[in-house]
Amino acid sequence: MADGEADPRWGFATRALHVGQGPDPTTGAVVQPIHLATTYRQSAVGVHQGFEYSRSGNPTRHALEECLASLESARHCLTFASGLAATTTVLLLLDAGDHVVVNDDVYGGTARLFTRVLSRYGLRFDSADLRDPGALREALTERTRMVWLESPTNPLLRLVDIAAVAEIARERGALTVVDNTFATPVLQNPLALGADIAVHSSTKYLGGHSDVVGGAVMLDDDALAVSLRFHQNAVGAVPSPFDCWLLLRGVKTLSLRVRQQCANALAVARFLEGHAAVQAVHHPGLESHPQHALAVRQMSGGGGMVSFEVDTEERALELLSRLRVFLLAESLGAVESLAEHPGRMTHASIAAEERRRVGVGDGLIRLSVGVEDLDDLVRDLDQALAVSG
Ligand code: P1T
Repeated sequence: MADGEADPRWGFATRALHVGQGPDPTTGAVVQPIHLATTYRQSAVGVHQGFEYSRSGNPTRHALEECLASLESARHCLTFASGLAATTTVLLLLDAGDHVVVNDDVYGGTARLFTRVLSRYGLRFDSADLRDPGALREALTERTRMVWLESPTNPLLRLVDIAAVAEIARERGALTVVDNTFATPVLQNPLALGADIAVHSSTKYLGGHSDVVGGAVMLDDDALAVSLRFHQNAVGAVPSPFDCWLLLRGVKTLSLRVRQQCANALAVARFLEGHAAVQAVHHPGLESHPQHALAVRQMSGGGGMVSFEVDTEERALELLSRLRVFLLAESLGAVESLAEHPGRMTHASIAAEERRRVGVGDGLIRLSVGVEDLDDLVRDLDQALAVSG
């Protein structure tokens, strides 16, 4: 077995450290080099050592793609300059006139991309509440080619039974795509549950340190991978070698970080559940979550995200401004805890009426729980809630 090649017996944490990243054959360096060269010498036309031009292929990116494929137990991985670049490129598998069913609770930027950009190029989108897999049957049309979902969803932490949805989609010849950003491959592998494609905003847990924007797509199907590889190169929304290196560095500690974030998030959610000023708490690890049984079946932990509701927008904004350890900022999944107001921030691009209909109310606050000491996180929320309550 060559250095950097996966041993089939390796567990997740070992794969995160070693797949795609054997010691550099020219120097023995144990860390993957950042290959900045934009082009590669050919000894005769078309004869080269695997790389031609850095948009179509780059050794640092290749190492990252090998490693991430292995983390989702997928045959293929392609990486992109952002999560939305990954999403866009997946949608380019479709043709004008094709129809996509989208779960009704998704990241606001994904909803904006679908309804305000890609719909102008002839793709048609309908949303459905896929907490009930049967709702998919109602939404399917003759032209449905793809079902797009997040589980857990952003920001309401609702779940979709991925196996049930993928089965219905497959019967109708549609692809199931799961944005696995919130769960991470540590907690959930959509492909093993029957999905065709997993998508990540690697800006979040995969990077894990709030210092790199990126996206990734993992899949098993060889023909779809060839088509995605064509579009990755033809469109060109590729990550830089330095971004790839930051991600390789980030994923080394992915399982450690996510386990700690799960433990902190569950404890934070339990604290919020017992607070008089909090009206509702959403976290898949809570026994009170309406889909807790599905969470136990489909995920190996509740994840690091928590959202909760206070009675008014005014109170939510006041509370956010008083937090000190939780930083008021968009994004999620990194080591430091963040808090935000979906209605005004991450989901502001969705029409207020539609947002409220789905359940993203004005008093909703979303927390990305990091790896700080739990006592400091709870004390921070407690003091902010005391003032606003
Ligand atoms: O920001 P970018 O790397 O382009 O990823 C977009 C994206 C895709 N999918 C999910 C589930 C996401 O949460 C995001 C980005 N989300 C935020 C920035 C946020 O704060 O929710």
